[in-house]
Amino acid sequence: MPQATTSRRAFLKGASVGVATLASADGRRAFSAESARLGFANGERPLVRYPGKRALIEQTVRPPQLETPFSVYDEGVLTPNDAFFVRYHLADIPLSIDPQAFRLEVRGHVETPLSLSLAELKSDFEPVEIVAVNQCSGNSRGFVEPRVGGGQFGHGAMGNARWRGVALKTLLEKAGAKAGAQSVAFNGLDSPVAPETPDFVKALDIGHAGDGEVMLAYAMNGEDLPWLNGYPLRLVVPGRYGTYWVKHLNDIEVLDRRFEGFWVATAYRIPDNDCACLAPGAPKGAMRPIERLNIRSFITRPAEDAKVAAHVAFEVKGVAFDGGHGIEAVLVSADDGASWTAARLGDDLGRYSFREWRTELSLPPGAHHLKSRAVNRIGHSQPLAPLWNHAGYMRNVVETVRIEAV
Ligand SMILES: Nc1nc2c(c(=O)[nH]1)N[C@H]1C(S)=C(S)[C@@H](COP(=O)(O)O)O[C@H]1N2
Ligand SMILES: [Mo]
Repeated sequence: MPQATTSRRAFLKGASVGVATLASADGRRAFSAESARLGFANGERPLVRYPGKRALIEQTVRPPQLETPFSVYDEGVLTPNDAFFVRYHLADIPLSIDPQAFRLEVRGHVETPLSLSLAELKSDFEPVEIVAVNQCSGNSRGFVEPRVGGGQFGHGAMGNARWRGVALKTLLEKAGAKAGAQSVAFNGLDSPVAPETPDFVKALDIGHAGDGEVMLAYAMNGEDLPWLNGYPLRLVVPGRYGTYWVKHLNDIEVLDRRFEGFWVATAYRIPDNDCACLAPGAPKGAMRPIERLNIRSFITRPAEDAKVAAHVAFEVKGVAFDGGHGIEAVLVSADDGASWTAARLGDDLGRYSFREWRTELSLPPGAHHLKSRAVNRIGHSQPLAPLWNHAGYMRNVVETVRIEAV
């Protein structure tokens, strides 16, 4: 038996036992070390350890939802697998998966339905790779004012990884979508616990699904997908919010109609206007599905409340990203937005990746407000004042880091 199989089995055994143990509150509490504080009211959260993960910020237990501590984004431009955030809707998440028995079905409005094993997906298709940001629509929702319902995340419901797998286009070509195919629906192995809750199924237009970039990833940053990030297979939709990135993906259905399921037709909808925004409390009006990532940037260094030496140059560094046009520039202000200077951009890992940036500042004694503002290749930038919508989706205001020079 090949070594890889043995170790994968051993890992899976450990992971499934571990996830099952940790799903019980008592088992989980035993691992609780300390807590983290997110920068808004009621922002205190326990730090917890799940299998395959370092200590992460606990948002919910059933299902497990874990936020990445913000300092992780300063470690490097790729988010380590053990620090990558975790978000689920449905509490019945898979606790054991046999990689030998796992099958991906491609069915529906196709000439030849497919049923593929993991081994076939890895060996029978040319692997593709892309570096892309997975960000939850509600990332940073805890900062939204007036506050809105939903997971109260800080800025840690995002991550950037190198995804490796099979292009969805290749599978659709192999299955042969029939004339009249309109959309493609994606379902994973998780299920609702109450019969009233709709299963988590997402869909893309057939043209988007076959664009050659949408892929089925079996590896992340050179390793198998972490259990909680969708082992053994997940959809990667570069440039789109994480809600489309279906985890534990085992069923792809080509449809001869528009997909009308709950998680596209009812949930994850934004105001149908240019800013995807509403006046706080205003009625919703026309809505459309959420799609492309808004442009954002973050200062990862210095950290909030850091002290720096006055009149001594220090490094300011961070990341920026958008929905796939690519970052053109990042501007930095140390005077609350009165003046801006361009930062140096780091390596370009592709137009869907975090783009690192850095610059130096030297400041007089006192409190300072640092801000970063990204501009993409089609001139989109971040608003200086926050936009609001009913669900706290797509926040992308220029954020502020308060520091003190002493
Ligand atoms: N099967 C399944 N896939 C899913 C979800 C889910 O609830 N079930 N949540 C989606 C949402 S809303 C987000 S933001 C991303 C989060 O990906 P991650 O948990 O790997 O960070 O997974 C997406 N894929
Ligand atoms: Mo999400």
